[in-house]
Amino acid sequence: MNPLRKTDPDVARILRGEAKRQQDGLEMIASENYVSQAVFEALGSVLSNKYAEGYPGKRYYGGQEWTDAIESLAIDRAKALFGAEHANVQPHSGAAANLAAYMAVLNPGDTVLGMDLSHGGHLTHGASVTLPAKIYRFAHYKTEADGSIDYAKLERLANKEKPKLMLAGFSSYTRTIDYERFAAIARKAGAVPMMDMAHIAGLVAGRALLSPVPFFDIVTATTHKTLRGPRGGLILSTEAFADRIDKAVFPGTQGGPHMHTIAAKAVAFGEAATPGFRTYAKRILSNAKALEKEFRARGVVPVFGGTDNHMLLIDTVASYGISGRTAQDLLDGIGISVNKNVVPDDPRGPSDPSGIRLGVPAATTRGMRAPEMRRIAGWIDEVLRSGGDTSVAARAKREVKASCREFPIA
Ligand code: DSN
Repeated sequence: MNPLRKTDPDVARILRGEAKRQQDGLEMIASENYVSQAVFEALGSVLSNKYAEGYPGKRYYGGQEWTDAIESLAIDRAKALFGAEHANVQPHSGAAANLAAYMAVLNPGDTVLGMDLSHGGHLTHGASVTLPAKIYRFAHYKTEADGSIDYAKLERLANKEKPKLMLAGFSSYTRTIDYERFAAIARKAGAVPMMDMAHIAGLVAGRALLSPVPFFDIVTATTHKTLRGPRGGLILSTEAFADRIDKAVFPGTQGGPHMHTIAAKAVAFGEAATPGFRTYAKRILSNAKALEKEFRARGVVPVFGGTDNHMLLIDTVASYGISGRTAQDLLDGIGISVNKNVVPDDPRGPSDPSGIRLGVPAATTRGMRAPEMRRIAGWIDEVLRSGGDTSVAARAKREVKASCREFPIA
């Protein structure tokens, strides 16, 4: 077989560039991570060649001996890892998983109650620009000034909006949700309780955070964030929803499953069931706390009052007098990748919001611990405080690169 560098040097050069960027830079985007060689191997495997519409034992094409075997293995591992009655491993992404879950429960025009985007929710939880928002009616709950959720208020809202589906989960909320209370409010209001645990799936798998699975009828996830697998989605559910979920994924919202990705998901579920992954998940939490502590020592109080998971939200307008986009650009300049992010009831637009989101899963995979978290908070704080001072940035950039060399991506 000819190597890529010979058959397509242009693509090979771009891939080398990205590999170097990842190796020499510090990844602080909360939703990103580095997968193992085993995951890469499964992704680049012969299963990429195979169509397999349907489910194990019920396919629409022939030649399914090994696709059935790999999908059944991935399903069994996902169920065991999360203690779920049913798992669908076919969603191409978290957005696809959520769309299928909505289709499984809702009729067009039905109401969903989810977390407000600027308070930590996700685009797929009903942002007006998305397809679900054109099919269903979304109402949103917000967090309080101290970062908590007022459950009495949530109950009143649920009684008023009469949702058919009540959605917990987030992409930038950093505190703990009371699953038991949330699900009880949903059931009392006549809604199906659903959790989107995309961000924390790895922390749940690694037993570092309480699992939402026993409390919710449907739990969606991505497999690539804290779970450290391939890009993809996952739906867990009770047996009562199994058939509706499967039909909503295929043929409802997707065609042929990506069998190479499903193989890589199986690998990642296997890795996440190991004692080493439990240690990793605990280290993510302690690293996020160490990052928070250093920001606090420097006078920066994170949005929502701190973190209980893997990420921190910093209001850069309030703390440094600069927008999230400016902060993201300044940090890009020193080799630290973050994403600009809205803060609760952000008066600025999403393209130049008031904050940045920081996450530690990727740095933790590199082996970084509390001392490195203190240094990272230091670089970020100094560069954002310096207002673009080039000597501060140049020193930080050198130190970031040296630290990345000390902790290479395996
Ligand atoms: N884009 C992901 C994130 O960064 O949180 C969610 O879809």
